[in-house]
Amino acid sequence: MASFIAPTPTATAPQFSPDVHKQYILQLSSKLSSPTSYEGAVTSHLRMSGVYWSLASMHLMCSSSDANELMNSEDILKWVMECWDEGSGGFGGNVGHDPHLLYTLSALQILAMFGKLDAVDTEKVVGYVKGLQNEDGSFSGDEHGEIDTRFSYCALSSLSILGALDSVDVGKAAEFVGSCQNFDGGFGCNCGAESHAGQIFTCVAALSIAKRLDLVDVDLLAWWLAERQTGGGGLNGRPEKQSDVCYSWWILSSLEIIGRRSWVNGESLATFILKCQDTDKGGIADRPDNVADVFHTFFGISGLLLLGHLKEGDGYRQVDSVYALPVDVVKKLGLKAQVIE
Ligand code: GRG
Ligand code: ZN
Repeated sequence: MASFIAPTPTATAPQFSPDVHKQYILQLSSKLSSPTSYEGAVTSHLRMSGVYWSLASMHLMCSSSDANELMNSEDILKWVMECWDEGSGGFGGNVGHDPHLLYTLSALQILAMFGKLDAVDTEKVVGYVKGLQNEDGSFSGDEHGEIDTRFSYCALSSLSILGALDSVDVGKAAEFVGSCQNFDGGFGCNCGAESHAGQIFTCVAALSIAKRLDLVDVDLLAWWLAERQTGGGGLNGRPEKQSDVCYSWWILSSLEIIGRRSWVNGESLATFILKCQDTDKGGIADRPDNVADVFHTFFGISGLLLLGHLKEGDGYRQVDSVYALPVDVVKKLGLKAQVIE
């Protein structure tokens, strides 16, 4: 009797295509700098983060010098500094835009990849971040006061990149984040808010920078994260939702930090990510057959690196699960976040 062997997902997944993804990033960067492009218009408010996702994607697929040359680092550096608001000390998402912690972190990550952190007035940027800490240890995103656990991460990551973590009350910052762990093990955008994988990354990584992972119920959290894997191998961000490539990052990096990366099936996740590539035009989408974008391109590449599917010996650079930067950049800055082995 003939035996039936179910096809493994790996059999139908395309190979990773670095060259076409590099072309995609370069073409996108030139479209974004055109004043009349559709892509430029709809993303102008978050351009700083877009530049970070593009540059980081290129860095992870190249040597640092090749990436900086391909991406016109001098032009980008000049533009980043034009987005700095001297009055407040923070960076905006684009030239003339109001400063925000989200874009301040993206700007510092870009400068870190260029090895140009000395271009900033450290005291002023630190003063901006420090001024956003609230009495209970939480952080507002900007002067308008919205509080979110994302901003705790942005603040602690920014300060540690600048070597100035002790300029805020790190103990209180960590206590605040730690107190946001929910009964199901996850974290939300504020204390008591619904658990969401994106927010979990920000909380776990913030506690890792603060070296307070002892505040996390690790096994409860790892169960919640592991349960995000769906039948197709991808991960979703909350129960009952569809898989999406970006959760490969938000979830895998969180699991990596708490020493539970093996709690998801790496092979089927890698297959899902590979299927989300646009092998003709380049880039990675949120799910198979959708349109690629640079956000999911960065998180897809990072996911494949965390899974060990893309390897250092093959010309790729490792990604740091806390700082979302190439590991060598993090090492050069002397940053040592806490991880559970
Ligand atoms: C340096 C990596 C890095 C991050 C900076 C901005 C930030 C800090 C973190 C964002 C964390 C976050 C909340 C990510 C989630 C993004 C996302 C996919 C939101 C969509 O949420 P839903 O609920 O989508 O609309 P679902 O997938 O549930 O349908
Ligand atoms: Zn997504």
